[in-house]
Amino acid sequence: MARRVVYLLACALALLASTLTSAAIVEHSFHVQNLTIQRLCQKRVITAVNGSLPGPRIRVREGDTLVVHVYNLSPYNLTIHWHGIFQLLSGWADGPQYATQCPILPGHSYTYRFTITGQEGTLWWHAHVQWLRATVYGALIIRPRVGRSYPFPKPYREVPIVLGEWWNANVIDVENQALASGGAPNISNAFTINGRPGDLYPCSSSQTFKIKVVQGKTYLLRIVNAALNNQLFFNIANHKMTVVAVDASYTNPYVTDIVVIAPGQTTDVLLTADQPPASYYMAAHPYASAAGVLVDNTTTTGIIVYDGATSPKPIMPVLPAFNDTPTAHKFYSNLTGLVTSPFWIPVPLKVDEPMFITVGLGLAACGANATCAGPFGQRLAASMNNASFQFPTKLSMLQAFFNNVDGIYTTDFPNQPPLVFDYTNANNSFNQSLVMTTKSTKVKKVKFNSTVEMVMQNTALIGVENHPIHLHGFNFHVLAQGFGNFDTVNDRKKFNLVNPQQRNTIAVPVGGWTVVRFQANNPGVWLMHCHLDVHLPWGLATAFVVENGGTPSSTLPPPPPDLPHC
Ligand SMILES: *[C@@H]1O[C@H](CO)[C@@H](O)[C@H](O)[C@H]1NC(C)=O
Ligand SMILES: *[C@@H]1O[C@H](CO)[C@@H](O)[C@H](O)[C@H]1NC(C)=O
Ligand SMILES: *[C@@H]1O[C@H](CO)[C@@H](O)[C@H](O)[C@H]1NC(C)=O
Ligand SMILES: *[C@@H]1O[C@H](CO)[C@@H](O)[C@H](O)[C@H]1NC(C)=O
Ligand SMILES: *[C@@H]1O[C@H](CO)[C@@H](O)[C@H](O)[C@H]1NC(C)=O
Ligand SMILES: *[C@@H]1O[C@H](CO)[C@@H](O)[C@H](O)[C@H]1NC(C)=O
Ligand SMILES: *[C@@H]1O[C@H](CO)[C@@H](O)[C@H](O)[C@H]1NC(C)=O
Ligand SMILES: *[C@@H]1O[C@H](CO)[C@@H](O)[C@H](O)[C@H]1NC(C)=O
Ligand SMILES: *[C@@H]1O[C@H](CO)[C@@H](O)[C@H](O)[C@H]1NC(C)=O
Ligand SMILES: *[C@@H]1O[C@H](CO)[C@@H](O)[C@H](O)[C@H]1NC(C)=O
Ligand SMILES: *[C@@H]1O[C@H](CO)[C@@H](O)[C@H](O)[C@H]1NC(C)=O
Ligand SMILES: [Cu+2]
Repeated sequence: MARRVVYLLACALALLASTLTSAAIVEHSFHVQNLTIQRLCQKRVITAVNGSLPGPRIRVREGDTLVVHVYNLSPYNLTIHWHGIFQLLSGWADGPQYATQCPILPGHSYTYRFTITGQEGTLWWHAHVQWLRATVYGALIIRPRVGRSYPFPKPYREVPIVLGEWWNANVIDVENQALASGGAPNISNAFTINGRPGDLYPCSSSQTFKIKVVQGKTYLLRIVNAALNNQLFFNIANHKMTVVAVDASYTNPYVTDIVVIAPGQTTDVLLTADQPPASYYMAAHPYASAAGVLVDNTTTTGIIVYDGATSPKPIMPVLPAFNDTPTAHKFYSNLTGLVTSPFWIPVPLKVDEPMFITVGLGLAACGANATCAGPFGQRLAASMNNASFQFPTKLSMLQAFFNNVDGIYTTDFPNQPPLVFDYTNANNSFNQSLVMTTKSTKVKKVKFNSTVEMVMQNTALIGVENHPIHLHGFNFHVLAQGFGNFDTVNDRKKFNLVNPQQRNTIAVPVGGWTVVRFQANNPGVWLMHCHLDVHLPWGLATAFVVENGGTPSSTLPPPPPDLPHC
């Protein structure tokens, strides 16, 4: 009862605060249920929000409070994650299942309520249960509050470009089949732009995303990679793009003819219609960093049609080769943060928690009497610092944190890998004395407001691959990225402490490393994981438990009364 009063009081205060700053309360309902849909010549039943793929586009202004009532009318357990939102003192609304909440059971509902401050640009929302986000996702657009403008000329129109991935199958079945066998899951059948595969696929010419443009005008494309398991190259025939933001964080303008984007990331680009009136394809296909692995090598397209275009036949751009790591690396590493942005945060110079984290694949024991499809008859797995993350099931970690419940997680996630070896040497890929890993629920506990530095070091175990690592609840500064094993002496000299890009998801270079820093100024439990959905259930995750700071403004409030039970 007391908790409820405190909660209502907190709501009343939030309401008061928002009226004072003229921020709005934006309220929506999500009805999540079966949808029968036709794609690639087949009729399929998918889980979708409000009968559309992608789901509803949400628009707010910085400073607004977003309230979303989620009704789970689907046959599956469900949660929704608001990807990239800081969730300051509202960790109960973050959404990853068994991290900040138990799932919303079929027939039940939960209301997500949080205020969006200190960030502007493109984010997105998606299911955070199994592979459901394949069809349960949508854009979340944060525009400047009234009276403030973009740090670039106002575009004529804004166009969300949400890239997705499609299976001619039930995605939960695809995932469960792989987890049962211990092997790799089936690859997808198509990529999509705003839910549409585009006319290079069979039966899809009427399912092609099109935009009309006026010559001379500038458009803001808000690109989201909502695909499950693939980074994507994206380009537009005969046009250059100017990147102005990534992960809802402004960048210095960067002119490019190719964008590469990892699952979880967003990229805002300005596109000027400066070509002769005609039709031009936009296209996306994978950046597949791992050699010798089967990938969905198809191409999704949309069409940009100029006003007054005479020929209906669009011009096709040339996409980079699937394994074009130099092009991907150039794009990823050339971006810099806009220090004149009102939301710029200087790089914290004093590090309280230095961490070195190996990131990569491995094998877990197959289990007595079982037959497994992974190498050496074992089960494919993944780990950070050789800890392969297993989600709890009895209670969420955030509830365990708030109520001091033991036995849900342990706080012994190591600051260093247990073994120093030649991490990126592919000769070690199948070294049986290195590849085995074990399951645990180890998290890293840090004091409120401490500065965490992470050197993320990819390994070559089982395969060499670029892993997009997503941190919930924070943006980090990306200080440097490179190939090979991180060299503490020489690579530290390359840190950009002046204007590094700020992100929530970093694509750690294939056979390489990256260094990030963030200030743990938000109490709660914050998952950090690979955003390739094939690797998350294998264990490529951990979490930060950020302690309360001892004042009301640095203490996690109690959960909302309708938080789902396990
Ligand atoms: C979703 O659908 C419900 C039921 O039709 C409707 O009340 C709600 O406004 C819709 N939400 C959005 C965001 O479109
Ligand atoms: C939803 O679809 C699943 C199969 O994908 C089916 O088992 C279930 O009965 C359907 N539920 C409803 C309410 O139609
Ligand atoms: C995965 O692919 C195999 C081989 O094509 C097929 O037999 C199986 O049914 C697929 N699994 C699912 C869940 O669609
Ligand atoms: C895609 O992969 C298939 C199967 O490996 C192959 O036959 C085809 O040539 C590839 N297509 C492209 C465009 O690389
Ligand atoms: C951009 O990338 C290229 C190729 O990786 C590199 O040579 C160049 O120094 C980078 N420029 C900046 C400003 O980072
Ligand atoms: C494995 O098989 C043996 C012999 O059939 C049986 O005794 C044992 O209980 C099984 N173990 C497990 C974990 O299923
Ligand atoms: C396997 O890795 C260990 C640890 O780094 C190393 O000592 C050993 O030589 C490696 N074995 C092979 C066959 O490379
Ligand atoms: C990998 O092993 C081969 C064969 O033993 C050797 O020639 C090569 O130098 C090794 N590569 C590295 C990077 O250690
Ligand atoms: C990981 O831990 C397992 C034991 O669980 C051990 O066999 C293996 O050598 C370790 N590998 C690394 C790379 O630390
Ligand atoms: C967190 O630490 C920074 C210095 O690193 C300081 O400027 C800031 O005021 C602190 N914030 C809080 C809420 O204590
Ligand atoms: C759904 O969630 C409940 C509560 O956590 C759990 O007991 C159940 O096993 C889950 N169902 C599936 C299919 O994961
Ligand atoms: Cu990964």
